[in-house]
Amino acid sequence: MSTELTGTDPSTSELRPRRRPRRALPLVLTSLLAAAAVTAGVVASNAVAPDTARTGPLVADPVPPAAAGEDLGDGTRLAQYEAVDGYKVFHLRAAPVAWEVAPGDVRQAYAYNGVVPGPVIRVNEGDKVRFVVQNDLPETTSLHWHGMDLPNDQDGVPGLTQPEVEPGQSYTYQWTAISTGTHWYHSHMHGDQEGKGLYGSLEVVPRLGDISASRDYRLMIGDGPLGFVFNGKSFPATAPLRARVGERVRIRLIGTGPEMIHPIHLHGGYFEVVAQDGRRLPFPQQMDTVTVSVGQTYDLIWTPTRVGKWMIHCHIFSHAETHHGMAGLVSIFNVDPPTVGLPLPLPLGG
Ligand SMILES: [Cu+2]
Repeated sequence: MSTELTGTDPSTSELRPRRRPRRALPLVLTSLLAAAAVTAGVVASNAVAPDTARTGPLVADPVPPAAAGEDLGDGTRLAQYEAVDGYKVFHLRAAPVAWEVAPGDVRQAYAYNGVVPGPVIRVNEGDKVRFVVQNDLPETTSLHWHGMDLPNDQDGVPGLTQPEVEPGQSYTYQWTAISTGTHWYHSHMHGDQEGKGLYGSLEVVPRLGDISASRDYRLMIGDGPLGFVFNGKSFPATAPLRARVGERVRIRLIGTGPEMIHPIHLHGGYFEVVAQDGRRLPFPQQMDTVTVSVGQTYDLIWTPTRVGKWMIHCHIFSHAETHHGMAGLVSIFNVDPPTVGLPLPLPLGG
C-alpha cells in the first residue's frame, strides 16, 4: 500500500488525480480481504460505486471486518495505518453506501471506508500523521480535523485553505498530533455530507498518560439524514456496551449534529465529566445528564455500582422514543458483577 505514496512530497499537500483504479490493490491485501469476507460469511461488497448506489432498492452492504478495522465494542472500528518514512499513514475512502441504521431501515449514507462513523483515528501525541483521502462520492468533498492545532493549509476548508477535492481525486493531509484528547474529523463540504455519515472520532493519547479507564467507549451522536443515531445506529441496533461493577468506564460523547443539541442522560447513578473538547477539566464535575451541542466532545468516567441493564440516552423524548417504544439515541450498558473483590464497599444490591 505504501506505493500509493511514492513520489509524494511530504512537505506539501497536493491535489492530484487518482493514480489507479481501486481494484489495483496488492494481491496479498485483496486475498486477505476476500478470506476475511468468506470467514465472516459475507460478501465484500461495501465498495458501492456512486452510480450504482443511486439505482435500485437500497440493500445494506455487509462490511468485511478486516477492511474496516478492529471492533472497539461500541459499534466503531479502529483505523489501521502503515508506517512510512516516520509517518503514520491512514487511507480514508469516501463513498456512498447503503447503511442499515435499524432492522429494515436502510438509508443512503456517505461513509469513510464503508462504515458509519468512519474508523476511529487513534494516535499518540507527537506522532506525524498523513491521511490520503480518496473521493469516490458523486460530488466534491474535503476533510476537516476538528479541534486540531495544525498548519492552516491542512485545516480542510474548501475555498479557504484548499481547493475542493473533485470526484475521483485524492487529497493528502499531514500534520503533527499536538492537540491531545477526544476530537473528531468530518467532511467540511455541502453541509449535509456530515449528516450522511462522513465523520469519525479522532483521539490523541497524551504523552504523559491518558485518562485511566478499564473500558473506552465512544458515542458519536447524529441527527441528520440517517435519523437519530449513536455510532450510526438507531436503537435497538445500537451496539450493547459491556462493563463490570467497580470498573472505570470512559465514555467519549461527540456531537456530530449536524443540527441539534442532545441532553445525554445515564441511568444508574452519576458520571464525572473529566474533559471537554479534548481538554482535561481542572475540576471534574459529577452529573447524570450532560448536554452535548454540535461540535462538542465530552469525556465521562462512570463507575457502575450495580449489575443490570442501564440506559444511556438522549432525554429529548422525540430523539429516543416513538409510540412503538425506544428508538434512536438509546444504548444499553450491560453491567456484570465484578470478577475480583473490590477495594471499596460498593453497594451491590438491595
Ligand atoms: Cu437528542
